[in-house]
Amino acid sequence: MSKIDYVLASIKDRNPGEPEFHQAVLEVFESIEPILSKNEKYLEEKVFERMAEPERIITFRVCWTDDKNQIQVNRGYRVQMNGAMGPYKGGLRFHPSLNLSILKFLAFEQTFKNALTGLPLGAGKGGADFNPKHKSDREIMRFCQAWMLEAYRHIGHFTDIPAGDIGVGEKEIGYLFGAFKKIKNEFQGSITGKGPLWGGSFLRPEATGYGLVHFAEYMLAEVGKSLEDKVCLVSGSGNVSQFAIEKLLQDKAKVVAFSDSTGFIHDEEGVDEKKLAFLKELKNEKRESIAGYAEKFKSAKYYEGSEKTLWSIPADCAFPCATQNELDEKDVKDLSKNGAILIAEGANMPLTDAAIKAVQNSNIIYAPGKAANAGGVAISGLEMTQNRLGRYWSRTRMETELRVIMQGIHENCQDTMKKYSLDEQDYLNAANIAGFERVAKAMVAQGSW
Ligand code: NDP
Ligand code: 2IT
Repeated sequence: MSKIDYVLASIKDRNPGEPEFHQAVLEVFESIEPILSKNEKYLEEKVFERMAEPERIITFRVCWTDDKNQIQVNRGYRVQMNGAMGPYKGGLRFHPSLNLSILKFLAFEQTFKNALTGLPLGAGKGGADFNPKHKSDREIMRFCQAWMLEAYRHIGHFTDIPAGDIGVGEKEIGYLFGAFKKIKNEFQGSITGKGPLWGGSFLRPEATGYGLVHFAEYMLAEVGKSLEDKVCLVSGSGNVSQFAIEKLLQDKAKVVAFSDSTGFIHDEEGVDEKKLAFLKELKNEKRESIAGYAEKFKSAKYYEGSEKTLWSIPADCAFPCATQNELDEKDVKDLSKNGAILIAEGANMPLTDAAIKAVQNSNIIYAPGKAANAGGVAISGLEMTQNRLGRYWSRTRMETELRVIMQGIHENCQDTMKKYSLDEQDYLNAANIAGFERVAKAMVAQGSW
């Protein structure tokens, strides 16, 4: 067994029963293997083993009382993955399926993503196996307060700064931030994604979706194309999807499908601004299934369940924005057969390993989430800066900042492709290598911790 295979095998051994974490580690490992084998220093310093071992994992009991006065017990988490680049930074996910494998994969990916933003951000991820669906606002508030009552000791603007992810939006961030402020008696930038009236940054809600579309614009420009008139599929219908759709419409693309955990919508006429406003209200205010969209708009058809996926709809561009492993090999083959030219990931790790291999055997240009969805955490990083300065920057300024950062990540990927003689448009290996190198250098410089 080569030294590198041994490293990978030992990481798998140390983390049994964690398939998502193995998948994320293997993907990065395959990309950086050529660098590791040429750079004895990284092997000697055990940089990769250290990156794959969280600096700290906090798990805790979260007890709260529901509206029927019953005590409920959930499990809370914070994985503090890597602090080489700055304080731990990354979102919180509230979803019943959440476990350590998912959190470790998310925190691991966050390490490279945050490095790619060029901002001083370490990496973390957290949340709970709490299901916010069908809960009253009061229940959500009590849950968030109970989560923070334990987690606050590990959180702070120079230590660890959570934000949103699946199931955690502005409402939950408000309750979490309010609890932190009350417990610590301190108004500090300890969480990002706050409302713009109370310490939040303009454009943070839009940042992941808008940044994703900016990244796609740069990818297409590289091959002499644009988003105008392109038929697009966007999975999910939450924060990232809604603002990806919004920016795609501004770019004159045609969005014909989106989804949620109940099924998907195919709207042959395409989503327009009015329909998007309806979708936002349906998902954000009413918190209902997307089925209501097809009841309202006759051009749309709702497909329930998961037998058929939206990826079988003929389209030019695909933007997975729901969750991990939502596209398998068949989905990518369907997209390719139908002539798709681009897949850009708004979600974290939405392609299975086999799906990525299928992309590599196709003509589709593909950007991994680490690069393409980094706009959200980038604007979070700038929310931290604004909080430290005690200032608000304008929306116009934030739009420029987001564009500049996404363009910078794109250029960094292109430069890395050239530097390491990768295939043209190989964003996967380029993003992994560029992110790895930045963190690896910082870790080596700071000694072995
Ligand atoms: P939201 O909770 O706002 O929306 C998630 C969407 O995905 C919903 O439409 C939800 O359906 C759907 N979904 C969730 N889980 C599943 C599942 N298991 N199967 C099918 N559909 C599912 O989350 P976000 O939009 O914030 O996050 C979406 C993705 O983007 C995640 O992978 C997240 O990690 C990633 N991401 C988010 C960032 C952010 O700033 N928020 C930044 C970078 C990446 P339903 O409404 O039925 O629950
Ligand atoms: O996956 C992600 O990058 C996020 N959920 C956003 C993290 C953040 O700190 O804004």
